[in-house]
Amino acid sequence: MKHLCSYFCAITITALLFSLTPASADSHENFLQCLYNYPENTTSISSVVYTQTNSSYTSVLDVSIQNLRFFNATSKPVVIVTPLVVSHIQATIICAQRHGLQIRTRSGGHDYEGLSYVAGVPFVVVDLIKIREIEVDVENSTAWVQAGATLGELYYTISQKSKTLGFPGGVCPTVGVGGHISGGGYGFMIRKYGLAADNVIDAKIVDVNGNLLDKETMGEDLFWAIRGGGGASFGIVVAWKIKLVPVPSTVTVFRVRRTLEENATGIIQKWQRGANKFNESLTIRIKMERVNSSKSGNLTVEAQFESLYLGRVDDLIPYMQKSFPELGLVREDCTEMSWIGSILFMAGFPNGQSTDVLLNRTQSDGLFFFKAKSDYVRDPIPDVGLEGLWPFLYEDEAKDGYIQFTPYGGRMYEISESETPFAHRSGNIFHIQYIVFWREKGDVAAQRRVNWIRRLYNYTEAYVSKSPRSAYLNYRDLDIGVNNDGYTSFSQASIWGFKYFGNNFNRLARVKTRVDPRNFFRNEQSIPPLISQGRK
Ligand SMILES: Cc1cc2nc3c(=O)[nH]c(=O)nc-3n(C[C@H](O)[C@H](O)[C@H](O)COP(=O)(O)OP(=O)(O)OC[C@H]3O[C@@H](n4cnc5c(N)ncnc54)[C@H](O)[C@@H]3O)c2cc1C
Ligand SMILES: *[C@@H]1O[C@H](CO)[C@@H](O)[C@H](O)[C@H]1NC(C)=O
Ligand SMILES: *[C@@H]1O[C@H](CO)[C@@H](O)[C@H](O)[C@H]1NC(C)=O
Ligand SMILES: *[C@@H]1O[C@H](CO)[C@@H](O)[C@H](O)[C@H]1NC(C)=O
Ligand SMILES: *[C@@H]1O[C@H](CO)[C@@H](O)[C@H](O)[C@H]1NC(C)=O
Ligand SMILES: *[C@@H]1O[C@H](CO)[C@@H](O)[C@H](O)[C@H]1NC(C)=O
Ligand SMILES: *[C@@H]1O[C@H](CO)[C@@H](O)[C@H](O)[C@H]1NC(C)=O
Ligand SMILES: *[C@@H]1O[C@H](CO)[C@@H](O)[C@H](O)[C@H]1NC(C)=O
Ligand SMILES: *[C@@H]1O[C@H](CO)[C@@H](O)[C@H](O)[C@H]1NC(C)=O
Ligand SMILES: *[C@@H]1O[C@H](CO)[C@@H](O)[C@H](O)[C@H]1NC(C)=O
Ligand SMILES: CC(=O)N[C@H]1CO[C@H](CO)[C@@H](O)[C@@H]1O
Repeated sequence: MKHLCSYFCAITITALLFSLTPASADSHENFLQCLYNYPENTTSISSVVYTQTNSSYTSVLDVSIQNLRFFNATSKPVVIVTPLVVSHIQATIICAQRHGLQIRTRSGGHDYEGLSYVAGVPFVVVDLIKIREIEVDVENSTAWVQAGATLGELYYTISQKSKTLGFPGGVCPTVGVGGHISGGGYGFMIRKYGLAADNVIDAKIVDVNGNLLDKETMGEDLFWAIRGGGGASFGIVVAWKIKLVPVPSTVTVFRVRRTLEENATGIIQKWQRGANKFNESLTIRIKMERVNSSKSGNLTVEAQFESLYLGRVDDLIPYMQKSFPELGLVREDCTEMSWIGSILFMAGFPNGQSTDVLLNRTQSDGLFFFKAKSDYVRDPIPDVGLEGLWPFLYEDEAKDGYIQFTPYGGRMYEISESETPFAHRSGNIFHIQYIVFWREKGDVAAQRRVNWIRRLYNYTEAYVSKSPRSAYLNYRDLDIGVNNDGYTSFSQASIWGFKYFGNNFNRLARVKTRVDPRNFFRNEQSIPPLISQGRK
């Protein structure tokens, strides 16, 4: 670990006096000078610093934007830094404080509300796109993965080294491990192995003082906080050490579709009562969207039952006949493949697609505008509740929207609520995501979709978790509450904080108070220190 103290102490007093002052154009220049004068790697950092006048600025900013809603945001960073080494991160953290700029850290850029690259104050984006090495240790079933790597890069690299190791993370290969793992992270192995964050065994983070810390030096509480509490409130995560999990060399997948005419509602009813109790090697997720009925041509709802089974089809079919006969699964619906093949299947790639597509950081379907929300369900939704949902999907706004149910149970019930900041464990039967996509530009088009999803969310209130109504941090939703601009009080943050973290929110605030008492790392939904902070 580098000792930056002499440099940092020299500026601490200035930072204290000026860090709360809005930045001016002059201070941008001063910020750059500070970076270039930083004790280490002063020459190499200039090759990764982009100001708004740089011809590459726009492409560097846009390359990781995953939601068109924030594509032409008016509040762009004054500078983008794409660090090559840890000292570039340290320099940026120190100099940004000294010159009154906030930091937004970006790994994969999938934040649903664009918080990793949009801010209403003068700010710097630290984009970790060049910090993305992955080292797999097959002998010990572990890997070090740097924060700027994507899930696709991680899964690909694991599969190159072993056919019987995997990692229980999310489904979309372009998602960055920096945001994903620090916010929880789940995919089709959630019932067997829990969340991505549940499988972290060490981490490296640069804190507000510019110190590079690992599990030993950061302390138990900070190591706890960044495994589900979101990294952005605490520092810049550089790398995770993760536990790889055993997967069979052959797994089985299926995706079967049932419309309302084919008794989808009845089958979902049965699923709600069984899916969290099935063998934990089996995860069956449901995606509901509208389709034209093949019988009448009228709109109907189709439920897609998508599943990964960590075993062979010969075992799955009799198990399904016994446990979930209502779905009517037959052998022809199923495909046996490698675990990495299942990653491609779930990500929607056609059969026979080469694995190296996982290294491509561009979304294969292109970009959309989107807005999403999440919920947790503790008691089965009655028929009348489901039947009231379907008309929402018939509305025009829902043309490219869907509702997704992910079952809990298995490993998720074995981990206590307080073991990590992610509190949504036992008691939850399943998790819901509502999402709507559109391609039409403009505020009117956006407002229609946002209104639709808000009405839908209002409708489901009666059927989901209450007091507080829980939400998943990685499906970030600013509708559930935000910090006041530039001023973060615990009571204001409590409005959204208990929804994401349950009672763990209190402990997160205590960790924040210890590691970043002056609240440098802040955003619309950052954890507040217990003492009120900010300008004013
Ligand atoms: C298409 C798509 C599919 C998805 N699929 C899944 C899924 O299957 N399962 C699931 O659980 N989630 C899924 N998500 C949600 C995803 O997990 C979150 O959006 C996640 O936060 C994205 O991480 P990122 O690094 O790509 O995003 P970013 O936008 O880069 O970051 C997200 C947040 O984390 C902070 N952050 C990022 N990197 C760091 C770092 N190194 N140190 C500190 N803070 C950091 C950012 O500042 C921001 O607040 C999906 C999202 C999208 C858009
Ligand atoms: C910024 O722009 C200048 C001139 O346009 C160029 O020489 C420099 O390399 C650019 N910086 C980066 C990081 O690309
Ligand atoms: C962004 O702005 C450009 C230039 O005005 C425009 O051509 C483009 O369509 C806009 N994109 C989005 C997603 O709004
Ligand atoms: C496995 O871990 C042990 C103990 O940390 C270490 O000594 C060994 O080098 C590791 N194996 C590999 C292949 O890195
Ligand atoms: C629909 O599913 C329910 C619950 O699984 C079942 O009881 C009912 O018999 C099914 N109806 C039809 C018409 O198949
Ligand atoms: C669950 O399925 C796995 C894989 O087929 C099997 O090894 C295990 O015994 C099953 N567990 C139970 C409790 O049935
Ligand atoms: C469904 O029907 C509508 C109206 O006839 C048509 O515009 C639409 O393209 C159809 N959708 C699909 C997926 O076939
Ligand atoms: C299709 O919808 C129309 C209009 O709602 C309705 O009159 C008709 O009966 C429906 N057809 C079928 C086969 O359900
Ligand atoms: C990556 O994927 C995008 C979208 O599918 C495609 O246009 C592009 O050609 C791919 N890039 C490479 C290097 O394969
Ligand atoms: C929310 O739902 C309630 C009934 O559940 C209804 O009375 C109210 O009008 C709805 N609000 C909005 C904004 O749709
Ligand atoms: C001490 C230190 O971090 N040196 C790094 C400076 O930057 C180059 C790459 O530009 C690295 O290779 C060095 O390790």
